Amino acid sequence: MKNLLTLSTLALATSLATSPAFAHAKLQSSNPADGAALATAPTELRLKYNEPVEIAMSSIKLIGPGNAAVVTDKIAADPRDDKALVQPLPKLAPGEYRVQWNTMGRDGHHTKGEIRFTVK
Ligand SMILES: [Cu+2]
Repeated sequence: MKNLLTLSTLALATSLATSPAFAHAKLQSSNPADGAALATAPTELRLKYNEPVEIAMSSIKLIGPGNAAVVTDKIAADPRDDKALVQPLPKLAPGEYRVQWNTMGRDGHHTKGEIRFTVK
């Protein structure tokens, strides 16, 4: 009987861990959008997730033309939206940019991904 109870507790824990309520932070949209070709260089990048994010535990790496890393300021919170983070951008020269984000959701899990945009 004790073994059976342990087994069902384990099964419950497993199903809780994989239920949508415990999902990680997923990128829902960005500005600039992934794949955007911009006539004017953006002054900031905004990433919007499906759940609140921990700014202090999140990071963004920006890679510009010629695979050169672009030095950026620290990312910031959006005071009106705890599911978003904002990356102020320096003056960007024309070319292709890759944004590699690594974001921690409030559940403590990190997710990462990449978006690209072009400045014409
Ligand atoms: Cu998670």
